[in-house]
Amino acid sequence: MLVLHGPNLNLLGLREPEIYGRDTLADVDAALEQLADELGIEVACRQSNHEGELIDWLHEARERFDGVVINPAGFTHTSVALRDAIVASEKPCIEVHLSNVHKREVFRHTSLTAAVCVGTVMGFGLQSYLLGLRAIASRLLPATLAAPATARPATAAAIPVLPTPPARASRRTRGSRQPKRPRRT
Ligand code: DHK
Repeated sequence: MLVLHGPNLNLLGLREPEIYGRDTLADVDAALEQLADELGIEVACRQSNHEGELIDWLHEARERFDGVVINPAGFTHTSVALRDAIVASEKPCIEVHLSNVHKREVFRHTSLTAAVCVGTVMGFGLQSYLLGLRAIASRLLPATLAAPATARPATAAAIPVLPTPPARASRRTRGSRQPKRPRRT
């Protein structure tokens, strides 16, 4: 899984801590790596202040990653090119934000990238990233379960597959019974 941090997130912990919290980028990446271990998946975390570099990494995801967790930061509200690159990755992407952007300035209420992502997690600080990673992993899990049992990672094999409930007769079927025969006397 690829995790991308957008511009200014290298200053996490120092920059506006009342909004973004005191966790540093290294703390976020360490927590993501620990969760990835627990889930039995691999994660690569990268940060850039440059739109083109984030776009190049999304292109790389086409060949090298199964899914993407992305905090596009300021580019969320401005970048058509980043949105196009998410589509071009042809991989499921989850958008995450540390802060709840809807509680902030109006210009942050618009996301150009959210509509091309599977979903968005925001407002939970470092936890937004962890929830995003869980979301992308669970989305890819059915494919893992489809693999032969011997090829499954232990964590995936441990998750029970619920049996399909038996189909219930519909109202229409129940109502279309044969009319009762008159009783013999
Ligand atoms: C981070 C930023 O840097 C802002 O530009 C976004 C986002 C919000 C966040 O909450 O993680 O508006």
